Amino acid sequence: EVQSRYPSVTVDHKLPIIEFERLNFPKEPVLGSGGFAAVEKAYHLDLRQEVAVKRLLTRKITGSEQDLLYSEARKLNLGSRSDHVISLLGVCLDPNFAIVMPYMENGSLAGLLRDVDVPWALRWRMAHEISLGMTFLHCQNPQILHCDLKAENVLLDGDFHVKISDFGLSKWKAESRVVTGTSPSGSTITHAPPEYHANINLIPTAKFDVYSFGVLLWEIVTRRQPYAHAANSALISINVERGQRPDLTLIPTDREDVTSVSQLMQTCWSQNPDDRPSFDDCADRLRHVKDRFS
Ligand code: ACK
Repeated sequence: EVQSRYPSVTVDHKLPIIEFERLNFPKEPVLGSGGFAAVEKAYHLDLRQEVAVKRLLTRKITGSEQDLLYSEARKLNLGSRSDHVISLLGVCLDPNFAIVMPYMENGSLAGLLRDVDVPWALRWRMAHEISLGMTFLHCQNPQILHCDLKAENVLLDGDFHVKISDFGLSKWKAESRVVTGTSPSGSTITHAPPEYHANINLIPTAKFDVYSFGVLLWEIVTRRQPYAHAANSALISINVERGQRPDLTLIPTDREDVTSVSQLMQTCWSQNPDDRPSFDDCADRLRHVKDRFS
């Protein structure tokens, strides 16, 4: 076993190791940062391809932050088997732990929706691909829950095909039962389901992600931020628990495909988790919409 410089992480050989020195960083490499990690663009001298490198922001990190990143890497390692989950190229151990993944030319779906009036046919294709990627994650044994599914965490390759990313909060189902403090804290408030607002220590299930997918479909259809006019996050939390949802009046009513997706999003964000469909069901519905309206 390879031991990293930080004692809390023991890296097993199943994760490919990348020498940090083989990465060439451009002058302004930062793509973005969030939480405790930053994402930088780099060029991998051996693979001869552009990559995105996610590493911890500060030198003074806690063991649990390092563990989260490591845990993310192990889940990403599985992603290589799905067309719609970002894959892991490898991890760096030195000077600190970093995740190396393929660079996605078209950035995040959030950025695309913000900047471009995306054709409906492409929106349905992307929604369908997200449901396929999520089906893959939920079918793993042990099951992988994302717990922070939203447009920002959906990346797009050069041909606008979807890769689900940002597993920082994701968890294996078994893991969430044994580790304390693994309620999906840090999940995005606008995308978290009512049962979570009622009890932040809730152990997430697959229906957590399905609820978030409902809000994500709303983002895809409206190209807006949910609850943009809410005074603060506490109010969003209380209202969602009481049954409030993103504004349906912002959804166009003159298109059959939009109406069909609007019905799907509303079942995804049902108050009762048992009334929410599986991602497999979502994929079926969206395949139908995509094929009929492309
Ligand atoms: O919307 P963006 O340009 O796409 O800004 C965010 C930022 O980093 C923080 O997550 C971008 N990003 C993350 N992973 C990748 C990747 N593999 N390829 C390209 N951009 C990425 C994301």
